[in-house]
Amino acid sequence: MNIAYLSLGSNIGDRFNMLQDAVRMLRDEAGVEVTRVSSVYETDPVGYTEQATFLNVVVEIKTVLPVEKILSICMETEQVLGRIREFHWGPRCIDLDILLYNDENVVSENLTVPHPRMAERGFVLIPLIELVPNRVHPVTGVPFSDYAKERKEGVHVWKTIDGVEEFVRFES
Ligand code: GSY
Repeated sequence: MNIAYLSLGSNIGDRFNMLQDAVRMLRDEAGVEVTRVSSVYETDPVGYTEQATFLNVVVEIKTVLPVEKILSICMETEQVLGRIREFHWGPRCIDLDILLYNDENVVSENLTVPHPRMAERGFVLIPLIELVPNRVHPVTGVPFSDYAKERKEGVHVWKTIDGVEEFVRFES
């Protein structure tokens, strides 16, 4: 069994609903078990800053599937949920990124894991260390909590969530 961490973000439309739909779609995938979801964080945009704030979560999954298949599930989820992305760093309905897949270092034409920019992004680090406070970056050996110390600005809890069931329950 493999354990992976995914980052989900949305800054267009009903952002919370988008995150819920994405988690639901992941749960419905054969071979994927969503085991934990972080709190929902409202986060200032990183990269192109002239856009709306995001809602971000990190999701822990257990899976028998290879990382390439997880990538295609993420891309399909984005497509089904109608991702509108006018330009590379611009606003999006929903974005799913693979952060970690076990402690593997994957470098291929269309995928790099650990995610190459995760150590710089508070919107990834803060929800990740909520789930795995002692986890170390598999390539650099630096604890994610150390990276997170410098990246707390612009990242605020929007809704506290203690588990998947509760997350889905918020839909009603
Ligand atoms: O890479 C994910 C999309 N994205 C985000 C995001 O999810 N949250 C924040 N706060 N800024 C972002 N910039 C990009 S691009």
